[in-house]
Amino acid sequence: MLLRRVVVLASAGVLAAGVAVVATPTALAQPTPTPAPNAQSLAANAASDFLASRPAALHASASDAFTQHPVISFDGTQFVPYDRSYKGLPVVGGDFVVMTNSSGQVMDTSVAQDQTIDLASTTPKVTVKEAEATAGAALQSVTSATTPRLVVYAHGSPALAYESTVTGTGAEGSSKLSVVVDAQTGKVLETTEHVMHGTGTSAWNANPVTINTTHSGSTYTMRDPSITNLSCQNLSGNQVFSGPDDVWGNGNATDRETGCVDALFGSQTENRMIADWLGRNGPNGSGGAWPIRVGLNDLNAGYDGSQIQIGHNQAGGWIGAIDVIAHEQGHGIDDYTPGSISRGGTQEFVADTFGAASEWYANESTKDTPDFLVGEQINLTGNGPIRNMYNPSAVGHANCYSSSIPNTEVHAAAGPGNHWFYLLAEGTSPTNGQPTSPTCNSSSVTGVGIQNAIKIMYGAMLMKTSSSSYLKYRTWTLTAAKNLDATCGLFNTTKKAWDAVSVPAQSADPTCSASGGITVGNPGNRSGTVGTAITAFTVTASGGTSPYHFSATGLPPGVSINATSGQVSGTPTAGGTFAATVTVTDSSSPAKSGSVQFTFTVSGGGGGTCGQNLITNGTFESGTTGWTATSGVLTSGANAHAGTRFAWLDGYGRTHTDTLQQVLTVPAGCSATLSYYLWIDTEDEPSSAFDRLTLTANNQTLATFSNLDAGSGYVLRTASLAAFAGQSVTLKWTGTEDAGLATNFLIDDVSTS
Ligand SMILES: [Ca+2]
Ligand SMILES: [Ca+2]
Ligand SMILES: [Ca+2]
Ligand SMILES: [Ca+2]
Ligand SMILES: [Zn+2]
Repeated sequence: MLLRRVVVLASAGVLAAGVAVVATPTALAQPTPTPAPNAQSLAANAASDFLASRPAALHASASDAFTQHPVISFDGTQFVPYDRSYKGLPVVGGDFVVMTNSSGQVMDTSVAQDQTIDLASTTPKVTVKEAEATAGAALQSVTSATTPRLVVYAHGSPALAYESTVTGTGAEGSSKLSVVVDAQTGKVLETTEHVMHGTGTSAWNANPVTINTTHSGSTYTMRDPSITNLSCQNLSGNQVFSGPDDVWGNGNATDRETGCVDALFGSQTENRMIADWLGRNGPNGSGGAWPIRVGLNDLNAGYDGSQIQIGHNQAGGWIGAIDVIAHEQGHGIDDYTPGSISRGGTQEFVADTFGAASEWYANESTKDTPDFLVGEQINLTGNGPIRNMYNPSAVGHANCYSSSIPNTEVHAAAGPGNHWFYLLAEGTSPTNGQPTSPTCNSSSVTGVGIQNAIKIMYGAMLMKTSSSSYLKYRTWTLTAAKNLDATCGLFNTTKKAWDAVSVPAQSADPTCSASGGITVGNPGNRSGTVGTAITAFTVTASGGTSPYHFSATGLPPGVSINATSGQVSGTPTAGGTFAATVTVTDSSSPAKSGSVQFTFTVSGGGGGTCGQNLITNGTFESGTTGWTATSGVLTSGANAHAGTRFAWLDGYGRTHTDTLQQVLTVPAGCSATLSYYLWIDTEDEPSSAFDRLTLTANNQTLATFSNLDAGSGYVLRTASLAAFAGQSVTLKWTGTEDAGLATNFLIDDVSTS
C-alpha cells in the first residue's frame, strides 16, 4: 500500500526533487516606479476641479466638504484620495478616490458612500462617557482608548455617531479596535480591527511564531499596529518589510525578512512583558518604540535613541533572538525612564535584565528555552553566549563588585549586576532546574522569581537620576523592594543578593521591618509538569501564636495549599511561569501575618502567557508520542515538512478512512491558534470533492479540505481554538477516500500559539 502512495506523489513530480516545496509566499510588493511629479500635480488639480462640479457619484450634500491627501501613482494612473466632512463633522465612510491618467483627465471615481447625508440634527442624545463605556465593552480588557469624537457614520444609512479606538485584548488576542457608536441610540454601528496576527517562520524561536502586523488594502507590513514607530525594516533603504499576505520569513537566519520575524517577535514579547508585569505602556512609556533595522554589517546590534540596528553573527545570521532584541529595546526603556541611560558601568546590566525577563516571559518549550545566558541562540562569535548571569566569570567578567567596575568596559561591567539579578530571581541553589550560582561572601540566597526581580529592577529605574551607579542601584532596588512588599521578604532577598556580589551597604539604604511578625520560610522556586502531580512541599512559619492559617495566590491551576498544614500539592493543569505568594496568619488577636513569594514554573500544556505550544510532538519526530492514529498514519520518509517523520492520511485509492488525533488543554483566558502544515496531493478528478479531510475540535468542525485543495507542497493552515479556552479539546483529523483514485493528506509541524 505504501508503494502505491509513493507512486502517487512521484507522479506529481515532487518526490524526484526529494524536497517538499513549502508554499509560503514571501514576495515583496511590486516596486512602484517614481512618477513624473507633474503627473501628480496635474491629477491633484484635476480632481479639485472635478469635485467643484459636485458629480452625482459622490453623493455630496450642500454641507459636504472635502480634504485631499497626497496623490499615489501606480503604473501611470494617479490616485487622489479624499476624506469628507459634513457640517464640519468627519464622515466615517465618506472617503473616496478620484483617479486620473498622467495628463490629468479624470478616468473614474471610487466612492465609499452610497447615500447623500441629510441629518435632522447634529446634537447627540448619547454622552461621550456612555459612548466610551460602550466602546470599551467591545474588548475583553482595555489598556488604552481614545476619547470618542462626534462623526457622521455613512456606511449604510447615514447617522450621527461617536468614533473611538480601544486597544487591549479581544477574543483573538491583542486588539486595536475602532468602534462606532450611534450617538442617538447608543448602538454599536461598526467595529474595525487593526491588529493583524502575522505568522512567521523565524530562525531563533519556536515556529511558527505569531507577530502583530498591519494590513492596509491588499498590503501587509511588518509594522506593529499598536506601538507607535515600531516596525521592522531592511536596513538597506530603511524599507518596512511588506507583502501581499501575512506570512513572513523562511527560517533561514541569513534572510533579512526572517531576521525581522525574530526581531518583531522579540520586541513584541518584551512589550507584552512590560505591559503585563510592569504595567508600562510601550518601551518609551507612552505607547511608542523605535524602528528595528536588520542588515547592520557588524558582529553587533544597537539602540541609538531613534532606532535599533541588528547585525549578524560569525555565520552571517541576523541576530534578532529575544535576549538580543529585548536587551537593545531595554536600552530604550532605560533611556525613557528618569535619568536616561544608566551610568557607572550599569547600562548593560540593566538591559540584560530586560532581555532575560522577556525570554522568561516568552517561556518557549523548544528552541529558545528560557535561561540566564545572553546570546546562547545567536552564537555571535562562535564561542557560545556572550554573557552569563549566574556565573559571569565563565565568560571572563567579574562575579563580584569592586571599585574598578565603574571604569570597566560596559559589557564586562555588567557582571556583578547580572549576578545580583540571578541571585535575586533564582538564588544560589535553584529548585527549578536552573544552575547553582556562587556568591562572593559564601552566603546562600533563596530567589524570589524573575517576575518579582524585574519589578524590583523597574521600580529602581523609576527612581533613577543621571548620577546612577551600582551603589545607587543598591539603594533604589532596596527601596523598590520595600515598596513592593511590606512584609520585607523581597527587601531581605534584594539585600542578601547585593551583599552576595559585594556591592557595599550605603548610608541612603532604607531599612525594612515587617508589620506582621510572622516569619514565613521561603520554599524556593518550584517546577512541575502539566498533568503530573508535583512533589508536595510544606511552607513553614514561625513567630506569633499558633495554629497558623495558610493561604496562597498565584499558584498554578490545579495546585493548592492546605490551610492548616501549609502543604502545597496537586497536579498542574496549565503551563507557564507563575508568581506565587503564600500568606500565613496566626491565632493572636488582632492576627499577625507574614508572606513569602516564589516562582512556580510549569512546563508542557501551554504557557500562562497564552503564547505556548500546546501540542505534544507536533513535529512527529518523537514517533507516536502524544498522538492516536489509525494504522500507517504515523510514518517517516522524504515527504516530511521538516525532519523525517510526519502524518500521512489516506492515499490508497480505495474506500478508506484514516484518523489522527490528540487531546490537549487550552488554558483559560487564552485564544490559542492551531497551526499545521498540510500537503494535499491527488490523482482524483478536479470536478468534485471525492476525498475529504475534516479537522474537528470536540466534534465541532474547524476546517474541511478535499482533493480540490490539492497543491504541489505543504501549505500552512491555521484554525482558532479560542472557543475552547479553559477546556480539554480532542483535535481530530479524519481523512475519507472514495472507491477510486488516491488522495494523500500529509500533515507535519503542528503547533499552537
Ligand atoms: Ca534561551
Ligand atoms: Ca538567553
Ligand atoms: Ca516532522
Ligand atoms: Ca478518490
Ligand atoms: Zn547593550
